[in-house]
Amino acid sequence: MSFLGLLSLSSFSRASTPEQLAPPTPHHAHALVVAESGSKISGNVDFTEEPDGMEVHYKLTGLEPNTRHGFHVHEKGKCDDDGKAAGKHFVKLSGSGTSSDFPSHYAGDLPEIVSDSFGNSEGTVFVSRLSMNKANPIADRSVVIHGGEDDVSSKSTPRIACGVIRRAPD
Ligand SMILES: [Cu+2]
Repeated sequence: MSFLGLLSLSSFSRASTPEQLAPPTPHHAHALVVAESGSKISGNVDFTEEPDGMEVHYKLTGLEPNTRHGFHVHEKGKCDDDGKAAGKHFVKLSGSGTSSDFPSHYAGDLPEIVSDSFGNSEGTVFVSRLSMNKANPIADRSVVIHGGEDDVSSKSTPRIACGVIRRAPD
């Protein structure tokens, strides 16, 4: 599933229309990712709102080498209690829940994190159904990295890293 997501990412191109006058609200957010559940993960996730969705750039280190992990936006802006305080996945979509980005039932489902042989993972993905100021806003929620791969059963695997999403200056 996430492999297809990455493929579709490569064909994504930014809208060519020039930026409109900047609205008064920021278009950027940031999450400082910290280790949970005894992992050694650290890193950063940066969000940039585009006219038609959200660009998400992540740079993580300290993962187990060559592993795959579920990567989601969760409802609450808290990471206490090994990430359990982040609450549920954000947010269940109505209807079939699929999108052109990649099939999903939650707005905050991101493509899996895949670590390299050094335990690093860096990437940029585009998600049309998240925003800063419109539908499914992400500020004051959290990003969670799960211990397991992103299949249905991984929804309850341990949360091995977490970061609160805060608005950042444009
Ligand atoms: Cu999750």
